[in-house]
Amino acid sequence: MLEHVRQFDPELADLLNLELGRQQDGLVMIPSENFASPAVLEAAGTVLTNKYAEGYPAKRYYTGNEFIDQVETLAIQRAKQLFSAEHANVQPHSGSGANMACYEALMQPGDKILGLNLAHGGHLTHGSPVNFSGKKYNFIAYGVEKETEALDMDVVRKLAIAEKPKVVLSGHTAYPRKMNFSEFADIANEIDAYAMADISHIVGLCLAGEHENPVPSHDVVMTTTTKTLRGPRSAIILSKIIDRLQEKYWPGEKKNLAQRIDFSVFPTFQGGPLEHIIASKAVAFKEAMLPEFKGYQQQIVKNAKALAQSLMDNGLRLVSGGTDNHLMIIDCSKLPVQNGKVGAQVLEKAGIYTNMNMIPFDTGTPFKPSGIRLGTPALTTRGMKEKEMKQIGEWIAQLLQNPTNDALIAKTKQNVKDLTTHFPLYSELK
Ligand code: DSN
Repeated sequence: MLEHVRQFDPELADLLNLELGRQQDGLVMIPSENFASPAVLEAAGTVLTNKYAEGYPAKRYYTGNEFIDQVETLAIQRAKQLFSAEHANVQPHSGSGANMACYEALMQPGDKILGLNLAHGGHLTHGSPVNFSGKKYNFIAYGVEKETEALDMDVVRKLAIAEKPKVVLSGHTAYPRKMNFSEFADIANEIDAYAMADISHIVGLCLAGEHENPVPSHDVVMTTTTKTLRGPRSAIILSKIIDRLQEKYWPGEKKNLAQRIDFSVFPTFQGGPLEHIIASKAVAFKEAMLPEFKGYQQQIVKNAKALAQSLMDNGLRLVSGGTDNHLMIIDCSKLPVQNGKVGAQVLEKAGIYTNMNMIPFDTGTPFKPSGIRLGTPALTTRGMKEKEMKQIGEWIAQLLQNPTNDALIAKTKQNVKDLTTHFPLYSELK
């Protein structure tokens, strides 16, 4: 690997190797990060990057798409099979772009949509006022209950009935509990709204049956492909073909829901698709069809529960008291680090990578929030199990309780490095 880069651009090759070393020697615990397989990486670095392919298979604006069409069709077929979806668009470059396209296909500017509060686990594109979503659409936020820090679906239902949004959006980036997708779909049906889910974080858990797969019950579902799916940095949209609310919301419109989704992706927001990344997604979908993928997802959840228990046993408070999925959020407000920013920085010094995060009813700010978000997908890919999670939980708790103890930080960094040598990563890339 890197033979040509090394020869032509040693400065860049050195940086790439340093990043490889960082990933190998540290504990990647940001719950939205993972390690793609060598096959996924290889497919992303192919001659497909050379090709312009505006349009869709058999409907392109350039010639020379004989094989590109087959690659994209393969990715579409695999996505549909994997998720039991009627329609799949595999072209979105990213999760934000995919959400943008979904909203465009379902709403007019100013339309009302229900989404999870950012501080309670929602995403920037779920209506943050600084994001296109909050500027272009009328987002009404639902949130967790103060006492449980979990969603109460009766409260969500009441809000939906009172507000009558055109879209009910479920899904999250920082909610440690299960989402009741069928109940979200029921609520949407009850009020004649579209049911949309963003399953970017938990997609693998949904595929493995650890969480409910919302695709059958929802009009539109989108996901990034990077996270628990372990594919390249990208996204896809899955949808029904027929719009059950077409007469009500789109009278006179000729395009069905699937066609509106496709049109929203191209030509509305994107030009040439990244066919090399689409090829890489096809590889990731094939990997997700293997029986061992299910075992991997089950282990992610077991590891998250073991890590959460260890953190709590060592005196830390977790939002909602634990986790049902791959992530958890440590409340740092009463710890010596005082906030998640300082906390995540202390952990980083020891080679443990997490991210600062708002917690429900946070008195901090997005740049100095009270929480640290962390999870187990990447460590589970390395082969770590409950025993390692218990140990890592102890290290994290010690560091957050003794953030200025440089000797402890140095010792933990060495312990982290020693641990990682037992779980080799990308040995073939060195
Ligand atoms: N940035 C991603 C995450 O970390 O959850 C979501 O876009």
